[in-house]
Amino acid sequence: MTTHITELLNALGVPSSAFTGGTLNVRSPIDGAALGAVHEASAEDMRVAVARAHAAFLDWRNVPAPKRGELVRLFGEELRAHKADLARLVSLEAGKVSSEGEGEVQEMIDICDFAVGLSRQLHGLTIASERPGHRMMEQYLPLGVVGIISAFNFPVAVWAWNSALALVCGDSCIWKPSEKTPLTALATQALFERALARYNAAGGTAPVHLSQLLNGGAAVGETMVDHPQVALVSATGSTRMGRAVGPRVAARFGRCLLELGGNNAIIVTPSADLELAVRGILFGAYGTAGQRCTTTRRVIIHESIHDELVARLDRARAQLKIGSPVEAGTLIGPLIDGASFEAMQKALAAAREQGGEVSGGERALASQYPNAWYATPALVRMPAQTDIVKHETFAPILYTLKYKTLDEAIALQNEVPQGLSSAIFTNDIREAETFVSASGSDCGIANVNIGTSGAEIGGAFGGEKETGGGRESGSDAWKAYMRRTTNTVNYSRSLPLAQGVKFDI
Ligand code: UN1
Repeated sequence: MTTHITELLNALGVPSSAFTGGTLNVRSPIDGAALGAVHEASAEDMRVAVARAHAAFLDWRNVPAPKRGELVRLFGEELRAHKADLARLVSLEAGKVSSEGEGEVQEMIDICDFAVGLSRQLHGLTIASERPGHRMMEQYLPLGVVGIISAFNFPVAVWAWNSALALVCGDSCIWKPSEKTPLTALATQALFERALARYNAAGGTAPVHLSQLLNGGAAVGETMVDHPQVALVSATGSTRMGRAVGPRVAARFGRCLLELGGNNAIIVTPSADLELAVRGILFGAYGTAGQRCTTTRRVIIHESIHDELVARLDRARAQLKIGSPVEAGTLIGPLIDGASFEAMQKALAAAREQGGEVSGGERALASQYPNAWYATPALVRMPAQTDIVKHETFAPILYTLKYKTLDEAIALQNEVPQGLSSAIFTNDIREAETFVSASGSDCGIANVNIGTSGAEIGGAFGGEKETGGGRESGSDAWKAYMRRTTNTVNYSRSLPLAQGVKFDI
């Protein structure tokens, strides 16, 4: 695999010196093979990077937004040209099946397109003033340095959601990727630098340190999180990580955008199209080997169809093809590492103790891949929503629950501490509308007749409660990357005070 990875990274513009001789060892979850040893930055490197990023911001903020968009457009071109190679690298380093690796890069391309359009519509409001000869308006202005912490499961797309928007908004970026996926980060950075060189060769004035990558561990991340010149920290990962990052950024009155754990449920009602529901649930629960923050972890089924649907899911589950993610036909690739497999086993043991009946969940392909961690997808029939069901385990485990009334189903759906994604399968308009209403799902994402994962970039992405409250990607998520100013302009010859206050001198 080593020669192959070298060729692949070189083709993406990463010199061999960047992934050899370093201290951060990278292993492929496919077979445990060594992929490289990446150089790690120090806390001091991060301080230098923030200073450079801040200087870059001071220049970049004055470049007109549509011209900033041109840089993102060129980056999108690089991604299109190197889609297959980058997708392959995502599969090798993160273990995603090929079509999902390609989907990940497509998501980057999509957000670039979105950001390019957005660069011509970073709009504010005009507001009626109570005073004659006055005008009020709001402007959105560049914010500063944006620090991006990304997770292994979407090693490049989630960075792109943040950086494409931040760049058109006039910000500079620093990226601290997951320690499990530094190679995809290096490749993405190389493609970005290529776009930046083309942009400047064509007369653009993008600062060289506009978007920097620093691989490294906790000390590097913490330095970024605590640095007063990092205006926004956008962090994707576990709730545990968010609990550490959020208060530190808040303590210095920085801005935080958190996209943390999910515990996403699908409700299936008696009128549902079961064919659709089965497909939606299987992809949601077991796609990406259960390692999406939007993964379907619970299915809440009406008692009248419960046994039939669970039996169908169980049969289909057992037939999903597990294997190397780069082999054609594979639907379920490996878990990211041994610790992840162990966490899965612990959750299944807890589920059994709490009355669950477990199918699947065993280690798979151990003789073929002794140094990798494949698992058969697990389905757990739970008698009630016990503690383990309320906990996010980043693995292919689906808990099934039974309900009698829709109110009860919605209460179960909302009972967990996380609030990212949710869905209902129904053909009853009353049920569908109730689910997306004020008294329905409490999540940031609430879908009808599609699963919980696989969102498009056009919508705002994120969730409530322990998911952290942030919104990334589409809609008006860009506003998080800008500072809002309210301007009152007096074009009259007098100076009336608001609220009729008098101050005659
Ligand atoms: C994540 O798992 O962190 O909606 C992001 C989805 C993807 C993004 C998931 N578009 O499943």
